[in-house]
Amino acid sequence: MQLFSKDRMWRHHDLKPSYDVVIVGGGVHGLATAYYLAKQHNIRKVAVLEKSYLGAGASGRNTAILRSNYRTPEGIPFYDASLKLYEQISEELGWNVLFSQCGHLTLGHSDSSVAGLRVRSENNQLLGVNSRMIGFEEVGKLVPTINISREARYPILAALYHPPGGIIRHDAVVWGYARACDRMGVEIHPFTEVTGIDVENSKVRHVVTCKRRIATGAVLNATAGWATTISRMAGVPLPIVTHPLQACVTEPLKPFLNVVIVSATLHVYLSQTDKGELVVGAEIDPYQSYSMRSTLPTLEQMATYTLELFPWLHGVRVLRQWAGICDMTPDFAPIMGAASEVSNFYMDVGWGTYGFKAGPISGKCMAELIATHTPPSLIEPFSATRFETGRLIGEKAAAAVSH
Ligand code: PYC
Repeated sequence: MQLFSKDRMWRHHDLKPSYDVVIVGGGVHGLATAYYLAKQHNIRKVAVLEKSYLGAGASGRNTAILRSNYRTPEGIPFYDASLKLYEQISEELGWNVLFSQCGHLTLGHSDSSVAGLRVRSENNQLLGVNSRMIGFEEVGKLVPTINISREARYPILAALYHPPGGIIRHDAVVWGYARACDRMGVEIHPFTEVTGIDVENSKVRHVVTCKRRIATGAVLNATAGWATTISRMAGVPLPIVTHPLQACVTEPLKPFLNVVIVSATLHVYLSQTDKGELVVGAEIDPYQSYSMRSTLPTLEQMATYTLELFPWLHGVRVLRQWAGICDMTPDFAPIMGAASEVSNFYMDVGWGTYGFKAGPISGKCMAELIATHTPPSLIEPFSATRFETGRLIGEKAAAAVSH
């Protein structure tokens, strides 16, 4: 496996006047789609456009948690397929993405949250996903430094244990896909902002960028945070609202946490990186915004709840805090499919806080859809038409944190 290379990560190209497929968004979703278009469908005249550096959006701003213990019969097999691709991705891309399958624990601190976790556990097991309920004593064995006292303000009652979950190096996934795309002739265009989309007779004809206008046979909106902005350019309305989500990272500590911890009651989730830093995430900010500034109240909230679980961490220094932006749909499940209004405009959007986990499988499925014009069965239920038919996919209670 090639771990280090003196070669360029990917080549620079001038934008050409036309491409078979233009992908808007240079994060894991856009790059994975380009990868599978080239690899599985031999469609290589593809440009991936990113308005900033690759992975500058949600792909580089998430807390790098992978898991497949979702709630619905649509979501569970989909995320499970993604996790299975992640298990092989280092080998597939020839690039070490440092996937640590250290396990994932969702804590229940109330009877109602335990009941919700139990439903997930049953649904997961029925669909072949390794996920089971454990008592607080077993939580204490898995994480000897966690506070399992019965006197705690929010005592841990039980947890959903999902051994295949874990953490990954998110930038490495982006870089791995970009390098693999580049090797197959896909063009990667960072710092290339899309400013317009020309539609004629219900088809996209051109994508307008800050550099030039490009003719194209198909466009994929694979953006997070700007999904509505890009879709609006093509005249496609989306039922999405956008909220920031903040996270922080502490100074490196000796290894003490070898499992991802999530508490929806405390609105916090944490993991320890290979370097020893504690990565802590919050719930989404309660107001809609495109701001990526972090705030003191959220830092206080993350610190307060982390200390409920690990009181001995008091005094640990926070090195960095940041925000990403999340596109939330009404049922907290993504939108994948072709737009009904514009036949060659495809969408892979509305991921809320789940997007990074889904990158490989949504790339694979979106590439198949674009190449064959037929949605693979795994993504069929996620089409935007569900908001007209009412066949919603209630994935809200599968979140690491409340929304
Ligand atoms: O759903 O696992 C999750 C998650 C982690 C951070 C935000 N959402």
